[in-house]
Parts: sequence; structure tokens; C-alpha cells
Amino acid sequence: PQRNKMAAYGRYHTAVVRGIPDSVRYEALIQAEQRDYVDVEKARQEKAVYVQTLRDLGLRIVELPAAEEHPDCPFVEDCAVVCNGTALVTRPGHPSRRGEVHAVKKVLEEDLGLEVVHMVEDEATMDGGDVLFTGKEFFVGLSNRTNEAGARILAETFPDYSVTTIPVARGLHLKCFCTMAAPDVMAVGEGPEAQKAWQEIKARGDHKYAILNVPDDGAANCMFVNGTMIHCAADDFPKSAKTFAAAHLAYPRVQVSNKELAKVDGSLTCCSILI
Ligand code: CIR
Repeated sequence: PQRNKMAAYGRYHTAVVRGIPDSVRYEALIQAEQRDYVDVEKARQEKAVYVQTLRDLGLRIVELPAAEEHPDCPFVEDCAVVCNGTALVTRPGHPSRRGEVHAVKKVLEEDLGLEVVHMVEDEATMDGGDVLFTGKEFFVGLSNRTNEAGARILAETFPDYSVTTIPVARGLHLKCFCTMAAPDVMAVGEGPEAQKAWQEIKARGDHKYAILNVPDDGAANCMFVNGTMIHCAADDFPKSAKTFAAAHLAYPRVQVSNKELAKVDGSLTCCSILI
């Protein structure tokens, strides 16, 4: 069975996404001290391209409507971790985001028929952006949003895989600077926090991965969907786009722009739950 799981890495049939509310402009959470205001119309256009890209890669798209009362609702990745037919609905680390999970839970359970585990324990917190699944094991960033209790519940929910926690002292989530670019290949930003995380992954993980060093931390958030890499456009990260091209990985690549939601720390992975 382990063999089959590995062979299935990066294969998906459905993506859950969510509309962008107007409130994202003034109310979405930000790490930066000064807000760079999202152009909501542009964000919706970029999002439409992202969704079409996923559709072109064979995914059925299930789109939840935007919720004005939840400015960060487009970032559905944080609300659930889905693996082998089971969905762990999280308890997001920031209190303002906790209400987002109900609509996500409903669609995963009722429309998509997944087995749902809901993280309800009071002390536990988790944002899906901290959960890196390699196809062979989980790495969980311990950040301002995700704690040990959350990581423990993840481990209990997916007992077939080992779970290794990685300290994330700066930045929002583990996957802000480190994701799977392809099977067994990790894209890692060249910033100090990213490189520190990579050292931990290398030292403490159960499996070996090749590293693809990416000049911009933000560009290290990429996706691998049904045999194709999706990464940020040259217009977003010129140096990193060159790095992806020069890496000559044995997979086709598609570039997607994510300039607007990046202003509120949204990345490529965070805008979908892949099933
Ligand atoms: C937040 O701070 O929660 C949102 N503004 C951004 C969440 C991004 N999520 C992700 O990268 N997984």
C-alpha cells in the first residue's frame, strides 16, 4: 500500500477554492507593518487564471462563495489538510480566521464525501500553510499559527505517515518559503529562515529530497499538480523564474501571477485545497 501512495503523489481530481471578498482590501491579516492595498478586481483576475490553470490540469473546481465577514477566506489551504480521502479541518491560529472553516468543512464532508476530522481541542491550532506533505511524510511548521498540539492531532489523523515539526521563527508559515516543486524535489528560498528549515528537514526527516534553491522565498511556494509544476510568473519574481527554467526538471511548467494576494501574504498553494 505504501508503494501505491507514493506513486499517487501530486495526483488530484478536485480543487476547492473560495471567492475573494471586497473586505480583503482593508481587513485581511498582514505581516508587514504597512498595508499595501490589494486591488480586488486584479486579484480576482489573477485568481481566475489560477483556477483555469488547475482546470486545464484536469481538476474539477468546487468554488465556495466569498464571505465578506471573513477577509482571509480565499486562503482555503489553511482550513483543511486532505490526504488519502481524509480531511483534517483545522483550528486556524489567528482567531479572526476560525469562522472560515465551517463552510469548508461542509463542502468536504457533504459534497465531496471525505471522512472529516475536526480539530476542536482548545489548545490546538493549525494553519494548513504550515503543513508540507511530501507524499512520504509530513513536515509541520511550528509558527505563530500552528502549535505542537495541532501537530499531534495531525499525526493522529494520518497515522500512516511520520510527522516532523520544524520551527518557523519568522514569517507566516513553513510553506511561505518551502514546498514540493516536483516528486522528491523541494523548492527552498535562499533566505536564512528557509535555509534553516531545510537543514532541519534534511537532518530530521525520514526521506531524502533534492533541493531546488530559489532566490526569492516567496517564489519557493509552488505547486506540483498532475505532472505539471506551477510557479510564480517572471513578472512577480524575475530571478526565481529564471531559476525554475534553468533547473531543467523533467516536468512541464506553468507560470501564474499572484501579485495582488501576495500583498496580504497569500501564496499559490494557499488558494486551493487539492484532493
Ligand atoms: C493570513 O495572514 O492568514 C492571510 N492574510 C494569509 C494566509 C496565507 N495562507 C497560506 O499561505 N497558506
